[in-house]
Amino acid sequence: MSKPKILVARSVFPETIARLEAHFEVESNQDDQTWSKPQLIQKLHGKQGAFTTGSERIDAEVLAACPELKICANMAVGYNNFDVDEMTARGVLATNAPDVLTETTADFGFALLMATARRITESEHFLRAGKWQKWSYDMFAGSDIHGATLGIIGMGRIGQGIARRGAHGFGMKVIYHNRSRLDAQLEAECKASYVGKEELLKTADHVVLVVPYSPASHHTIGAAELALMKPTATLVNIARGGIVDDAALAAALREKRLSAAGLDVFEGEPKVHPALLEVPNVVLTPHIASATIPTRRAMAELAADNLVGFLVHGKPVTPLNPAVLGGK
Ligand code: 8YV
Repeated sequence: MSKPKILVARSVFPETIARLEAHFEVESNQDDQTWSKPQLIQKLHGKQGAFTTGSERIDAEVLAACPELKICANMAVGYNNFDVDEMTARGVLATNAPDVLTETTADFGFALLMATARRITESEHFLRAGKWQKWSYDMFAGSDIHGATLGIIGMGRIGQGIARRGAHGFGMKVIYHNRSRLDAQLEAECKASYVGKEELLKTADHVVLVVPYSPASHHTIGAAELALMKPTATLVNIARGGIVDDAALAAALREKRLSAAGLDVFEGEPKVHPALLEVPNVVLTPHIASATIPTRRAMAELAADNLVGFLVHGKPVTPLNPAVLGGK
């Protein structure tokens, strides 16, 4: 019997490719080309499976052009690149890679918060530029993390990881806002209190965004929300570009209506809004919150588990639309 055909849309670990090749006829993108949509469609045509990494848009147009597709497995916990409703309607399984990146991503969220609040990259640029001539009492004075109020918007697994780090590691007062309230036990474990979004924005010293992207969460933080925040506050986005209105944020930073920001994700990435590149009080990183080798390996393994699980054994590990199982 011939092996199912799959496409691996980005370069991944050679071991992952070798594992997939044991089960599938694999076309991979090991030289990491960035494909246009027509190129993606052309590559995906005739394939039963796709190993995606979170940036390949799988929508009605792609699905209509690739009727043999049965599964798209994201090597990412976020899946806003998938039109899941359309996939479900066409009997195409969607899977993501939750849990395996939670702690690594929460570590990074905290690292970005600390770098932002304590002006680490800005001061390093100053030093490297040879501008450090003397000590002065307010040179790169930042804001405290210990004992401050940490506001978390989006209290899923990663949000909870950040809450635990803040409350238990740094004695922060943690408040959160989420679509639904955590149960009492989880709230106690995270030492976190539920508040409305407006109260969170008005009272937090540091706001961290960990909310999934959807049309409903587009510009969760825009000009109006930034205006509610304390001018001394910091904002960290490790969620998705589009959750923050980057132009409004750059204006608030430039005009010192907000002290500082740390951004790992951007609207339209890998492009970055030029106004953000011009302001010094922002720490910018290229979407690397999950980037440690053990975690990226675990994410790739889970995406491969889903492809093998579903296409070979009929049992995916982390389906997003289980309604299609037994369908196509
Ligand atoms: C991925 C992420 O590296 O898991 C996610 O949702 O944002 C990252 O861990 C990214 O999606 C790759 O495109």
